[in-house]
Amino acid sequence: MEKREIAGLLEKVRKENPLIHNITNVVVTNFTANGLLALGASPVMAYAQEEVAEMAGIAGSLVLNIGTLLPEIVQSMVIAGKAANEQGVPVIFDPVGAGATAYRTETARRLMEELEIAIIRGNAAEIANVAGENWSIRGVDSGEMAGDVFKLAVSAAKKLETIVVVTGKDDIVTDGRSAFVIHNGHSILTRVTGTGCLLTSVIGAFAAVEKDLLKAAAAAVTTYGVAAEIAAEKYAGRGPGSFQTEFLNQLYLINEEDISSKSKYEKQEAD
Ligand code: ATP
Ligand code: TZP
Ligand code: MG
Ligand code: MG
Repeated sequence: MEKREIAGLLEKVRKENPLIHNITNVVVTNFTANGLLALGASPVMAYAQEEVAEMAGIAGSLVLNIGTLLPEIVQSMVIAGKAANEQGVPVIFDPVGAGATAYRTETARRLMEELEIAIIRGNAAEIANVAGENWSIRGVDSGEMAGDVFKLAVSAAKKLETIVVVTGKDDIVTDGRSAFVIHNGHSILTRVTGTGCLLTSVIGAFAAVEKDLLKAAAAAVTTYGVAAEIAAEKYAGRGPGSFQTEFLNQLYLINEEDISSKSKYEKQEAD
């Protein structure tokens, strides 16, 4: 993937302004909507069982996030996901906190089984737990990373038969055959809640405008990491509050020149 292709997909998001249907958690709703708007996509949050099939059917992508799950919301996710699958709308999944409680782990695995998930994005512990491995996780934040994250991402992609995005200091995007390793981002992102959840929705925005979903996911993660780096250069020293505001600004301002000069990634064969 050339750097100009990443910029081209960002331009496509801004031009096409895709509708992104989010069924997400109560912590990150506003931040997610503002982040998608800043980037150039059009967010909508809709949860009622009476309307989710209709909304998912007209969306460019559907983003499911189990951060504050409730049984009724899980049912809405299944209804929305099935409608999206029928209409060919890509479904992107964030298994927030999978592994922290049995309910989260079981729900994440159930959604993976009942729906065709196009892309799953989480930290290493979440992805490991969805894929049936037992990595430690406390609450919604990943614990110490013991283990090979690259191998984990590839084996999870093969097992779950989907595109896997594992984020952390470095990010891995893989379909189990080839993988992008992306080195952008900044540690201050871990001090603002919802930066992982917003990334999952940003992946949804890129997936809405590009059929090659491996490329779409890698472009989204790279764009996001570069925007975070620019925001951090300006404001990380002042703390998470100033960074969060500047990060939204940079999702709006980031351009081809920024991506060309700052993006750092390589493509590797998975086997
Ligand atoms: P967690 O709860 O474990 O923080 P998360 O769902 O919030 O998980 P992250 O893994 O933090 O998601 O990823 C969100 C963004 O933060 C990604 O763009 C990722 O590259 C970036 N990121 C996370 N940790 C670091 C780090 N130490 N250095 C640079 N970027 C990071
Ligand atoms: N609790 C339930 S969901 C949530 C918290 C704190 C937000 C998690 O956001 P992220 O993007 O995984 O940091
Ligand atoms: Mg986080
Ligand atoms: Mg998360």
